[in-house]
Amino acid sequence: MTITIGIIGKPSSGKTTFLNAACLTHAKVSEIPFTTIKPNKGVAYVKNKCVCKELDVTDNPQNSICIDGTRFIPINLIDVAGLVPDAHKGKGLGNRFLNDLIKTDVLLHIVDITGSLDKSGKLVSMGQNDPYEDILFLEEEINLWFKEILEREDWTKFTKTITTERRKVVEAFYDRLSGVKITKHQIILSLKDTNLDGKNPSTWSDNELLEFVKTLRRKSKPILILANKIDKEISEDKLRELKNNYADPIIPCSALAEHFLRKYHDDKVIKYIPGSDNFEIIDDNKLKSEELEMLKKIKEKILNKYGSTGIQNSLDYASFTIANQICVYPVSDINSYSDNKNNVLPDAFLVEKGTLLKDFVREKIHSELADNFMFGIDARTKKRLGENYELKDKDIIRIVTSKSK
Ligand SMILES: Nc1nc2c(ncn2[C@@H]2O[C@H](COP(=O)(O)OP(=O)(O)OP(=O)(O)O)[C@@H](O)[C@H]2O)c(=O)[nH]1
Ligand SMILES: [Mg+2]
Repeated sequence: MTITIGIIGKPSSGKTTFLNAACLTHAKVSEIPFTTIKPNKGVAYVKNKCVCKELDVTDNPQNSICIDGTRFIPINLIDVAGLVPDAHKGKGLGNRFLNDLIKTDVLLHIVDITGSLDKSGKLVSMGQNDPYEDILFLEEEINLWFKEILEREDWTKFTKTITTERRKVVEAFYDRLSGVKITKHQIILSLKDTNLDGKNPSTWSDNELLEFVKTLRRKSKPILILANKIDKEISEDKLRELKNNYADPIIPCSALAEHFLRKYHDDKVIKYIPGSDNFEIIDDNKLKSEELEMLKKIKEKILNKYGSTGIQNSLDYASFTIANQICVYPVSDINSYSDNKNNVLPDAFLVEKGTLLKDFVREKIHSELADNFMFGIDARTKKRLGENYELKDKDIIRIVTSKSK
């Protein structure tokens, strides 16, 4: 169990290149729009400082990886077909494929910052397209898709069955959105933010419904903007322009540069840790002069200028800052911090900030364990933790059940 990040954007913006670079997969990439039709999936990793250094132990990670004191924790990525304006009216491949995104926690919008693709992904002259318009149309299509899920064909019939009582409204919406990753709390907050709390949904205007949907979408599927293809000469100016128009965070990135760095690392030609601002050439005999030249360019034009390729950054930012995840280490032995097979700090799990110990046990560990759950023990302080204990980042916890030895 972990979080899932959806990758969205217009055709040819670099979605699949991003997925391949982040997950070392080989899904088809090409400059022809609508290369992706069926969704591509992969496992990427987010970085979090591991507790091994603090505890001065050598760990044996099982569900994750530890490199020089940094834990790489797995998350799921899903890359879908390109979206075009009026997709909700069936343009391009339409927006039905977006249903593949209903289980996501955050969306990454891959924007072509060079402005050299029109809205349907066709090549135009460099800089001609305004990336800001791409942000607007894409967000609108995502909102309208969300509205369609909620509204469906029998909206009138549905709203007739619910009253103004908040609990019932929330339950009814929650049931109607079953399958979509959403919480009741997000529904309540959205009703409040839009002043629709206490107003019978059967009397909502279309505009009110849209406002509610937009708010709920922002809370349950927030979008982070990635300015991709930052390796191109024009990108720096276009990024500056975009930042003048758009106040929310924008992460500059080059999916292509990350792809090469990861590939050369995998081939043991360079040593590169995703997210870093440098790499080390191990064997330059294996590199042709044009490859060495390209690596030099990546170093000077991307890593030195922007601090990284942006891929790892965006995954970390999306998971920890936007999706509010923290990292928890369950163990069986509070003295050696190991599981019952002597693996030290075997697993690192992502959970949402605010998660209670009992929910962590039920959702992340094992539902059977939850039935017999008694209490937790903080491995650092050896103190008991009750079922309503709110988990903290980097907690190391032993779960004690009535069947524990
Ligand atoms: N220069 C540069 N080109 C890139 C970058 N990322 C992707 N590309 C190129 O952009 C083109 C489209 O890449 P894809 O990854 O197939 O794009 P997509 O968004 O998945 O496209 P669809 O599946 O058709 O929606 C390819 O020619 C890639 O090589 C980048 O960071 N820099
Ligand atoms: Mg694709």
